[in-house]
Amino acid sequence: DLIVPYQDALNLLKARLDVLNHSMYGNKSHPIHNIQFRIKQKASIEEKLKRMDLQGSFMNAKEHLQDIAGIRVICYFEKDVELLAEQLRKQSDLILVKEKDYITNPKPNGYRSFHMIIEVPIYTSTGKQIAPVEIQIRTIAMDFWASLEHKIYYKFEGNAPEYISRDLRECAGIVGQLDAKMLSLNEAILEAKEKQEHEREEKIREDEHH
Ligand code: 0O2
Repeated sequence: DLIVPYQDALNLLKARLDVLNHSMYGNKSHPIHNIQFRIKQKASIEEKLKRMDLQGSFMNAKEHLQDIAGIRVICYFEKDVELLAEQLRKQSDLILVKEKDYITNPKPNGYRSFHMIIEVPIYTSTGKQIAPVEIQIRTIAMDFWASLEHKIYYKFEGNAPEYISRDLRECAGIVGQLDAKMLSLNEAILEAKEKQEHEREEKIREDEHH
């Protein structure tokens, strides 16, 4: 029962993200590749509270953790991440508690992602409740890197050999370049497509004229 408000908050936010996904660029394209969501495991909650020198009780979790409910939104391009975060900020009934821009300021290990903590209003039969949700918004490429880093971190329990950490940081740089290149390629594709359409219409007009 204690998890129910977090689950409700996830469902409500998921619906809002679906609406943004089909409305942000009209029917031309969609910013979101996929959405994952999870409720933090009991063991993970206890471990995080322990790291904060707190006892693993539900009251402590409720009071001190803002990521019991988590959504990961994987976008195609870096620009989609920015626009999606902007759209969420505009929803006046959602309370933005915190933002962390690890895209502009990557972590020293190379991690890149945009994080938001948002409080979601939930209207139940007994009244209004508020539950926080951590939203991580990142590109497919950033997610690819983060998944591998997560695996390596756990494999070495945080003590990966220096050459592995160094190579991973280098990969983060390559992933950043790849994101930039894919974005400009997408812009070039859209421009070329528009030019082609324009030329086709011109030709139809000319043929009609003759
Ligand atoms: P899990 O298992 O994913 O839930 P804060 O209390 O806000 O100062 P916190 O909670 O670490 O610090 O917040 P932050 O920095 O926004 O990170 C939250 C989540 O982002 C983490 O959750 C990870 O999911 C992800 N993350 C942050 N840094 C890294 C990183 O260097 N590599 C990878 N792969 N993921 C990262 P949890 O609770 O740590 O883990």
